[in-house]
Amino acid sequence: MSSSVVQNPTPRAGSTPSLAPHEILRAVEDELAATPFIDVHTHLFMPSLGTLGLWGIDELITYHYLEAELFRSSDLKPEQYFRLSKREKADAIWRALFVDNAPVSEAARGVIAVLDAFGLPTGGSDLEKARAFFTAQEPGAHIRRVFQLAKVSEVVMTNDPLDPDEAPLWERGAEPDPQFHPVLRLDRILNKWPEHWSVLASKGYAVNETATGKSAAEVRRFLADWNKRMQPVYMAVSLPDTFQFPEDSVRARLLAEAVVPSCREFGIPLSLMIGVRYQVNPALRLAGDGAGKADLRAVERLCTTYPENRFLISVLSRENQHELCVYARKFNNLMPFGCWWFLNNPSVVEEMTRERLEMLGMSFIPQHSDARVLEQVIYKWRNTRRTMAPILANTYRLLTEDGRPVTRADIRHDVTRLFRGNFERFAGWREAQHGRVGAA
Ligand code: FIX
Ligand code: ZN
Repeated sequence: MSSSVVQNPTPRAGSTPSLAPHEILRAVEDELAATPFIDVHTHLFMPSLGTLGLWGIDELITYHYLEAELFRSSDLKPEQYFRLSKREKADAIWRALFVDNAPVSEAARGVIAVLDAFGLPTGGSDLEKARAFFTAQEPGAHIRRVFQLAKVSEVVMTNDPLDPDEAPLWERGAEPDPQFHPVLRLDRILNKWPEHWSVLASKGYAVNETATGKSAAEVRRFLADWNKRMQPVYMAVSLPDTFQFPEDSVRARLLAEAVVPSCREFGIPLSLMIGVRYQVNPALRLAGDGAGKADLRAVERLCTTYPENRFLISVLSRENQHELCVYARKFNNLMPFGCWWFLNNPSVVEEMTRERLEMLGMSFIPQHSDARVLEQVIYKWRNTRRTMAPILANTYRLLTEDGRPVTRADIRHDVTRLFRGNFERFAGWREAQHGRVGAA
């Protein structure tokens, strides 16, 4: 299996006529709208994982992005808020951010866009109509409808083999779903070994607190068991802004001796999401994490030390983005993906995407939704299409001005590559088509 980004691009197919400059934006909008995207990172769960999957109005409104915003627009203290029921929490946030104030933040506008997508009232003082609507939905059909509205064909989950609620469901043989791809998420093993090594020991793996002796080999055995059980499309971990590699630490040792070799053996990428300042304000719980600039030389060393491994990289700090693009130009076993978390705002997405197009052409994955609640994919992908259209159109306008006209087929080719092909290829799913299928 090839480990790099693009080996031998096939020639562009089809002889569609060149577009006049004024036709480009519309063509880009149409191709973005017509192409079903692969959502390469979410916190959504397939139906067989039951109540782990969040959906509906109360989950949408109590999204941790909105919880963080609540405490800036209300006198409610976090400790008071977290004593409320889910419904009371949603009512408090709706009051503060949607009734007493205009819901203009990216996250608040998102809720409005979802309500609007289902023809539900977007104003009003209460959520009763929305609650009745979502309660009436049959989960399976609702998932399909939401994916259609978001124009995504499939999503990639985040699955934690040490999560006490999730792991037993996999161990009992959770029914797979073609629209939900599993990922082996390793934060507990790599970032919280002192708290979690005993769980592996209790499952029969000969590991110890210092991750010495047979521990690395036993972690490899654990990963092999889960690779067989879950068939993950990649392994993943989020990392602090202080992440270093190599380093004299349990994390660096398990990365080098267990995780990286296992990914190579199974032929799957390792996703590193770097730059979190965990729990800068623990009172906000899930909303309590921050962001920090990371030393990306750790990425440089991983790419050079393990050329046969593929690394899906997303960095949280705006200040790290240019550096990441430069590293991607140096290492074709590095695939930058998404505008993660605090970067997922149109103004920053625009800046990052333009820079990536200028430095990497079409060889990156522009976005992922990071959806934690099912219906979020509707507004997160609507925003992405809305932000991407003028950026791509401007790129093609410049290409045309420089003397190379573009065609509809070119645009379709590139949009398919950005939102499907690059991931399919980097994940080793199949040789991605670099021209229109059968157009030659
Ligand atoms: O580590 C991650 O996968 C992050 O995306 C999440 O932990 C974070 O809480 C989030 O929801 C970001 O959008
Ligand atoms: Zn995430």
